[in-house]
Amino acid sequence: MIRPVFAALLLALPISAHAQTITVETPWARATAPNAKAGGLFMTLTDTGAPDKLVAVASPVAGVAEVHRTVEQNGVMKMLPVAALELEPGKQVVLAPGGYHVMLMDLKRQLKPGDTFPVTLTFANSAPMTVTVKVEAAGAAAPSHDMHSGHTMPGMVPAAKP
Ligand SMILES: [Cu+2]
Repeated sequence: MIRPVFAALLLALPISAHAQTITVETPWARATAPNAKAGGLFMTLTDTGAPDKLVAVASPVAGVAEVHRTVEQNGVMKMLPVAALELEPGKQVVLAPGGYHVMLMDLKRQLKPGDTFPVTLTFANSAPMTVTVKVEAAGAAAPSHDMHSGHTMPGMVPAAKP
């Protein structure tokens, strides 16, 4: 027999179907030229729960946002759309120049260094999340606030910022 207090506890259990188990680190985008229609968006995704997939990306700054991967085919670098980016428990998926990235297309405005804008990530299982993206210089190869420039050892000269 289940006593009333236990029944109440069972009812109070959270619904776990759409728990947030993905973390997003250092979302950043490259600055774009004034009339550019496309830009690159980068971040690091970590899955702390069950296997999942990034299935859609959207931002008010772009008409279309797609996950791409950069591959070399016959000596030519090409970008191919990725319909669902696989996320494995405990593993990081790094979106970075030259590899996986989110392609922002049909840009609504120029992305200028220092700007921020929201981007919404939709997953197959985990709850959708909106993160704030920081715009870095056009030639940036990595976010300027990453671990390499964010921490300096005593006596080290900090790297010059662009
Ligand atoms: Cu691309």
